[in-house]
Amino acid sequence: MAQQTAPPLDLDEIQGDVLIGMQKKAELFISFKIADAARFRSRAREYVAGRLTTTRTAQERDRQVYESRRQGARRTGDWLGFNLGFSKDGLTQLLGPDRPHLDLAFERGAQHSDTIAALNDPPVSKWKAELRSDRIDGVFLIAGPNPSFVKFHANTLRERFGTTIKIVDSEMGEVRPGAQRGYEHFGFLDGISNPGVRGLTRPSNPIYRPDQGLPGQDLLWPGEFVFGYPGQSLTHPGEPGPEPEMAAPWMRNGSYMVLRRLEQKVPEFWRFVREQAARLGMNPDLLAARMIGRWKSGAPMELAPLRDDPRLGGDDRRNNDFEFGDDPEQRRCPYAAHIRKVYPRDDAPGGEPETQRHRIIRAGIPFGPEVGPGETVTRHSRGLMFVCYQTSIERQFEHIQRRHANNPEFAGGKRRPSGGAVTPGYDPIIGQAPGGGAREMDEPFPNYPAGNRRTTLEMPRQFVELTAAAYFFMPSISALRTVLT
Ligand code: N7H
Repeated sequence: MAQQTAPPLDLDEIQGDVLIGMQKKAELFISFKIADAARFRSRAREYVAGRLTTTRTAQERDRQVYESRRQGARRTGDWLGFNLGFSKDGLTQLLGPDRPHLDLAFERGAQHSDTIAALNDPPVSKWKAELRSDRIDGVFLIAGPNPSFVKFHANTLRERFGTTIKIVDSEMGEVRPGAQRGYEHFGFLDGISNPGVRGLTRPSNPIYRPDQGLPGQDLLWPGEFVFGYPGQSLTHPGEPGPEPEMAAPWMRNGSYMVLRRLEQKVPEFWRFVREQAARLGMNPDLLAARMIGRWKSGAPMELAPLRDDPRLGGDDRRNNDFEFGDDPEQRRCPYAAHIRKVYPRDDAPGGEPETQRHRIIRAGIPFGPEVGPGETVTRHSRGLMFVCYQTSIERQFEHIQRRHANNPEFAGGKRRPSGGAVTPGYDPIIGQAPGGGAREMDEPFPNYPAGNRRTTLEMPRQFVELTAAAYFFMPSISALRTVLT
């Protein structure tokens, strides 16, 4: 098939966190209510619209980081990253009750009882107290090289908005210190795999792999993540499909953001892993890796099924270059492993075109302190400020959480080597059973390269607990300058 060229992206219009992710060692999430809409609008026009970090800026900063690392520099620029999103209530504050209605899931919101029931989320009464607010209108994302830099800019912002807003909550995310930088709190390398975007991500091998950015990173049509561009075709993963519908023209170059504050029970997770590994007669690091689908170093189970390979984990030309279809009996990586559930690659029942319609771009950051010496039971709130972008919350984030992670039958149609049917079980990291009930996952013990030992991992409790969630729309720069303000 002839290569189809992607339409040029409006890099000066799309907020910087959406496609590339703003450079962030610290990031403050400030949730707020609009107290005086007219004055808020004029301040947003005056102080915000021209200062938002765009995709072009984020791209240029990435280039500078790459260049300075290549020249051996350890530090990069002290850049301020600044983005803004509005919830359904925020849009109503700005545009009035007759405003156009956006995506159904967005209009329902993350706090709605139907959303909570659909996703098996814990009830709002169990969320972080500040975020149980009756209304959150928007969120400022302020990113920078360290928390004090970010707080300084947050204070300036607060002064500028004065009484036009009421701050509901501020949560500081921060990358983990020292050698743990880039690793999430359970100790696994994160930020390895995100979809590439046609028209933005350059193929590293344009002749032989024109449809991939880095090896294994499939390029998707931008409409999956930003409004106003073709999305994925329903029948062919490489071809463009229709543009996602916009309820209003000002949605162009905008995106939906899902924000979830996910607490991680780190000492409890590792104690459970050690106990279960002893029961199964296997190494605890191997069991944890089979729950996630990658080793701590990032090395994928598909390419390193029995022991970690840190060189593979750190090599971005190899660490994402695999499929699951080559592992039809979960000998290398369990069907329920986190990364296999959330992105089954070529192994989803509907095939590749179907899989690629349920992708997200992740841009989260850890929060909370390191586990202290002697902290054998979690005493401090820590975890992941999970952030992802998409043009349909229902078809993308909610589908992954609901139809894959929370669905013990997914991926369906699997058979044992002996012929019996398989129930893969829940995603052991983020899967949630109704009412917070117990979960199971199939085949924690590897039958690699051969064998037929049947094992099950029973997980009476969650090690990742949702403590707040919200849905926002990240408008384009010009929507913020005009219609919304
Ligand atoms: Fe996950 N973890 O440490 O176990 N995740 N995740 N995630 N996640 C990934 O590939 C983790 C969460 C995705 O393309 C890695 O970049 C934790 C939610 C997707 O192959 C690790 C939490 C959702 C991918 C973790 C958490 C997802 C992915 C490997 C919560 C969406 C890419 C690093 C506290 C519903 C899969 C990497 C791919 C990767 C972990 C949350 C989705 C280590 C601890 C809520 C799509």
